[in-house]
Amino acid sequence: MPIDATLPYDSDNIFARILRGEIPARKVYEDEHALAFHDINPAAPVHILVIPKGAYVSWDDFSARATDDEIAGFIRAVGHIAREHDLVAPGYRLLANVGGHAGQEVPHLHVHLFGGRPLGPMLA
Ligand code: D5M
Repeated sequence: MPIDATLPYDSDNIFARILRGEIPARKVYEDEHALAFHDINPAAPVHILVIPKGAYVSWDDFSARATDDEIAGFIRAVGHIAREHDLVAPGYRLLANVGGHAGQEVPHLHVHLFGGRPLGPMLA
């Protein structure tokens, strides 16, 4: 079920639990601002989720409430991960679903990083 992105942050969500180390994830990167791990249900040869360490429901919540340091650190982490995986020359795609129409399922901001094959046209 897609989430309602206007609801307050639920600290029991699955990505909050991954951040707290309560459930495992195949981590690929971690720093002060961001954690990245492989998507459990990959839609491309490279399908990494990058999440901020702070408690933000969605891109909307993050862009409204996060500090400039958090935002800069998170965006830099996404770029760093793409470079580390040699995705710049072949190309890659970033996607962040927000709420119901986009089908966001997990109520902690996550940016999908897709790569490893031609990704085709955008769906919307
Ligand atoms: O995407 C939510 C994404 O989160 C979806 O691609 C599956 C992925 N997911 C869900 N649980 C896990 C765990 N435990 N590890 C790794 N990946 C996970 P959305 O944009 O919300 O539709």
